[in-house]
Amino acid sequence: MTYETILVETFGAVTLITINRPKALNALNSQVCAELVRAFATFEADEAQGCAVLTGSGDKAFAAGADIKEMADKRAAEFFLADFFADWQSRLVKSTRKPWIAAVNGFALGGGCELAMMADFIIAADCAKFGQPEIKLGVAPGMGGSQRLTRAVGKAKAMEMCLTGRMMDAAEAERSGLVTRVVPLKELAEDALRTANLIASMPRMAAMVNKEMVNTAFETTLEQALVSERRLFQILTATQDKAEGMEAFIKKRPAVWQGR
Ligand code: CO8
Repeated sequence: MTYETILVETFGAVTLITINRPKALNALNSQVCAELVRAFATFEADEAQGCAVLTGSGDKAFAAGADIKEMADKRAAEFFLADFFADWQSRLVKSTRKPWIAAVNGFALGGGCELAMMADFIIAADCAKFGQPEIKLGVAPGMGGSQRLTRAVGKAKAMEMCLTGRMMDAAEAERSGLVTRVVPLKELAEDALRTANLIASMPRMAAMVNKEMVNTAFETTLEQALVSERRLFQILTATQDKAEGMEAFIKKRPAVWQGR
């Protein structure tokens, strides 16, 4: 598979995807979007791969947003008829059932912040900056920013960020629950890959089910989510990995996972 705007590497069971337009601060043009959709589909379909990491090239930006130069001349009908960015919602979020992590190495603004928030969790470099500055362009978030940011950091901060376009630094992002932890920039890739490797070493079906369960918390009522959690738990009890995991614990030996 060849790509021009992203880099895709594998390290054992981990796929590392790097947005590679550093001169444009990794702005998300339509080619980046299409290539990311393909890369995630390939990751999802590859049985050897258990977890992915998405990051940006260079030390300045994860992604500074949708490509403003590309959007500037587009008319409303073009955005509407193409259902702009709908692909990401369905492919990166809904169809990627395996876990993936965003390793945010600098600016994550507008669509870049929204893309990071599509990940299962975010690890941030100490220089990371998050923001939804679309209002300063006369628009608003269009890929889930107003919804995911509000769920992550609460109404007060999300509202202020959307209305003023101010950026949140890494320390505030960690305090506010937007990111799982902050690490020095030079340790970011190693930390994210190590974490992804740990996730990839877990029983595959259980990892997918755990991801689905946590995501359900954001999508339905507590009552329905609890039923869904019980059913998914009950399904996992029928797997070979459940029998193996419990037997290995009792016999005090390492488990050998089958992924089913
Ligand atoms: N799009 C295109 N090019 C960009 C973008 C962008 N989002 N961000 C930066 N660049 C380019 C700059 O134009 C510049 O290019 P050049 O060298 O050719 O002039 C290069 O990257 C470097 O940028 P700067 O010189 O501006 O670097 P600074 O360090 O001075 O500033 C900032 C860094 C603060 C990140 C600044 O570049 C900036 O404010 N960028 C724009 C951030 C922004 O507004 N992002 C939101 C974009 S809109 C969006 O994402 C909407 C998503 C939802 C749409 C849904 C539609 C349905």
